[in-house]
Amino acid sequence: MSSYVLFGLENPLLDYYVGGEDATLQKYGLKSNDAVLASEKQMGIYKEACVSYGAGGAAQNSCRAAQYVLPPNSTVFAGCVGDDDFARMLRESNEKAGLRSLFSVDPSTSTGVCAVVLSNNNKCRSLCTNLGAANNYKLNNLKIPEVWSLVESSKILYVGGYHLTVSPEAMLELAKHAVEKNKPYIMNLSAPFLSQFFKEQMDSVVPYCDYIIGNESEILSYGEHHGIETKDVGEVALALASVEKVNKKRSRAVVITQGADATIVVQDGEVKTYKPNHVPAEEIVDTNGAGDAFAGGFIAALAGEHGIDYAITLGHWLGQECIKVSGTTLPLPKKQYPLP
Ligand code: 26A
Repeated sequence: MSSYVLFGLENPLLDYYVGGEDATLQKYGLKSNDAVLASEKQMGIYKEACVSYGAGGAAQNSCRAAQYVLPPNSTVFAGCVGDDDFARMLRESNEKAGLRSLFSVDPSTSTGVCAVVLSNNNKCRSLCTNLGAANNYKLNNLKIPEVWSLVESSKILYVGGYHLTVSPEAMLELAKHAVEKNKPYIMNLSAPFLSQFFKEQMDSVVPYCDYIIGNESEILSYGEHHGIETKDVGEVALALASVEKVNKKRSRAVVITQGADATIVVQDGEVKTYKPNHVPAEEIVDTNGAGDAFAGGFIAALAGEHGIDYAITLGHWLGQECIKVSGTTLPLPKKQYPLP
């Protein structure tokens, strides 16, 4: 039976880049740096001319990034797609990256799409998602023997917070397995709207998390919607890290990236900062997926049983490689990455 290092779960999406920068943001009422579920009024964005497209889906991006630095056949990713060309493209790009796609197929719905609008010299990215088939992932899809056996044989479980809008039940089932087998369970905060509109679902999963990864706006949204009266990223991260844990055998780390500014890590009541290397503005092509690539590198390092310091180094490196190219997929042939 195959066994994997990393099992990821979330929404397999195709990223659909739309031009027009500020004019497009204004037309669809989007903020320059945000991630939202498309409202009825925003559906027109998928009919705008496409500048380019490629594989997306936050946790799927992270799994491809983790595979970039892990031995062959280390990663597998589950989610729901339609029976269409977009799904075929996602399968193909995962295959090229060495990530196994474990897709449930809902032939009655199209594969999910995320409209991406870049602005501010590519430093900002606005994401507007129509989940499509990804929204139809159910606990049953996770529990079928072909899928669950891979959960059981994987070392690390990674869930995108975005899945809180789809199947918190599936996230909790994975979480309970992680506790039972004392495997690391990692969640990404994914987007500010989740702590606001999916607070109850978020609060049901957090107690199971050994690692929580996010960015500054996501952790501040968590604080704002949990009555934490401070705008200090480290303080909110400390509060999140101290939420009671189900698995008492592991302490919780909260890892917060801040773009070009220092990444903050909170563990065992301690706050540490890690400054990423400087990337010159002219080398930044597309910041979409940078946080996902960071998460992929961070998780891959944990899989190698390296400490947090190296996990951050590898995460920063992959995040930086990601912003130097268009799209969220790291180009081949692989570059030499920092070694421990
Ligand atoms: C539920 N939502 C809104 C989403 C997403 C998402 N992935 C899963 N669920 N909205 C945007 N993304 C993905 O985030 C990546 C950048 O971090 C985009 O597809 C993009 O590749």
